[in-house]
Amino acid sequence: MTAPAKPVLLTGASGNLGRHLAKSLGALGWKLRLTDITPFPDPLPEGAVFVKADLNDGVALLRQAEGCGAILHFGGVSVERPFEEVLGPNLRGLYHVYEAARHEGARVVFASSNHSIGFHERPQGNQAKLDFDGDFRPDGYYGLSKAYGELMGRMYWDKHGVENVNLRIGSCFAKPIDRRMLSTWLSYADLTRLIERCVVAERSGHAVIWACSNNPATYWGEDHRARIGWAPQDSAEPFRAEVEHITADPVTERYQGGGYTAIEYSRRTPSPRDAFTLDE
Ligand code: 15L
Repeated sequence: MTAPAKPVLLTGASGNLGRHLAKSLGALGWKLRLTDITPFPDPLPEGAVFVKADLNDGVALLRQAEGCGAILHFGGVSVERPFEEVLGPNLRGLYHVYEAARHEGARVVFASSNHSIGFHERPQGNQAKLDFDGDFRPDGYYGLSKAYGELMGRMYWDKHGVENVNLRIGSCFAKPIDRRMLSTWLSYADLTRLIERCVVAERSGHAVIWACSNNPATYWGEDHRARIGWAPQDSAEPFRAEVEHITADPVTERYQGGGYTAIEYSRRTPSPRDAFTLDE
């Protein structure tokens, strides 16, 4: 793997994926600037520096991004939370990240999420997979903030030429833990290889990529992976026998976003007598 010439800023470094990336990219010899609102809990990788900062602080982000060629934006709220908790880190914070990238001419790699499209139903049998240009159907305030982030990337590319790769991360954990993750799982190793391509690829423009491993049961189809030269190598399928019996309530099982769709779900359960289907 190639190490980028310029330092790379990683927000959300103390979170689950941030810690994994700090370790795996640090081991590849990358010059990392790590930042988070909570202290970095691990030994610092060689050549890395950590600065504690709040994403609400635009000046701090401008300073941290100085001289960086890319910003890996993994910071912010990473699960469904009330609107007021999502607002600062995920909406204002994202603006600060993009302003810093614009100032430095840096590329943004944004940890978006499958929850930006979570209310799409899961394809059954031969039904078409969801392509990157399907409608946003966020499944909560968190997913909505990810859709906003992708659109911010669209705007900064069109208006300012700031390159950005938006990773619709499925479920990035050590291994799949339920049936849904046979479709959505992303291995840590595939994530690291994906980030490497996002940063070193010559051009990205505004790209959207389904960040999941090579799972035969995937819900997702076309995206921009060829543009950056990435192909996942792992698969959730070896875990099938272990997890395929692990399912939840009907709302969770109907939609791609799984359990997030069921949080405070108050729509009337559709019956055959309903005049409208859920797509209308
Ligand atoms: C996400 O976006 C979350 O950050 C993660 O904790 C998981 O819930 C994941 O989605 C998922 O959908 O499995």
